[in-house]
Amino acid sequence: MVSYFDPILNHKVLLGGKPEQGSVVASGLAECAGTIDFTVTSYSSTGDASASMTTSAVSRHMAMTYTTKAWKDIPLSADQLSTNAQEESEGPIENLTDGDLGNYFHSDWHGWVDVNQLHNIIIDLKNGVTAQDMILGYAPRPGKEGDSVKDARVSFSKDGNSWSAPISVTFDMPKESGVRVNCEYFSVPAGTRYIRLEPTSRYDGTDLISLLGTGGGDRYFHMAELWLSQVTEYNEHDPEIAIMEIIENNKKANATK
Ligand SMILES: [Ca+2]
Repeated sequence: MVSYFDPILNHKVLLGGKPEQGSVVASGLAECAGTIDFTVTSYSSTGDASASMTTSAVSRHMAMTYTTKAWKDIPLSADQLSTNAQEESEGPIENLTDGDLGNYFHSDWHGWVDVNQLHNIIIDLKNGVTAQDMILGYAPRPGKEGDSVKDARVSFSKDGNSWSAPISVTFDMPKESGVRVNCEYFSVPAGTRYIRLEPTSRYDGTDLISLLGTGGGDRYFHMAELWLSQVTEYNEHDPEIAIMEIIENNKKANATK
């Protein structure tokens, strides 16, 4: 058994553990909490406690988080976009960059595309770019916000043939037509010319990866406009600062008891 006083929770914590695990983890601590004293007591199989010993440690600093503050759109034209899954009856890909929020791109819903491929959009930047952070954004198809794209894979290529391992992004939830929603920013490797976007889920709960191997066009997605932007400013957030406030408030509250 390991026990310690958690200055963030402001109470004593007991950590049990199964003998076969050999270790226990004290989680949810922060570097700003300072040195934490841990009391360790071992028990026999009949429940008899040993004499306790103490040890101390300081938590690692909680990782800094960043949110984007500003971005600059990279001009896109229709000849820079391609897809492996154009729906033949509606929604041509040119609609993604025409500035009209009332029309849209629609990927194949007839089920004519290779059943083992996610539907995609590939952006050709025409030249290799320097390493930088970018975000993708889209406007939902009018009246169809509910089955708009939620999660996607993004991968990078210098030649359009060999692709990086994909990263996963999640787009903000569309609330109304015509309003841009973004994913998190991502790092684009130096030399990238092609960026491939592959939606993997929709806000109606459809997991598009689970539909691979099936036909019928259920793996479709749609968007009214698509934007690619370069991230220019960031907001840093240090979670330790918020934790420090909690600890100070706990100390004040304890002093008045
Ligand atoms: Ca459009």
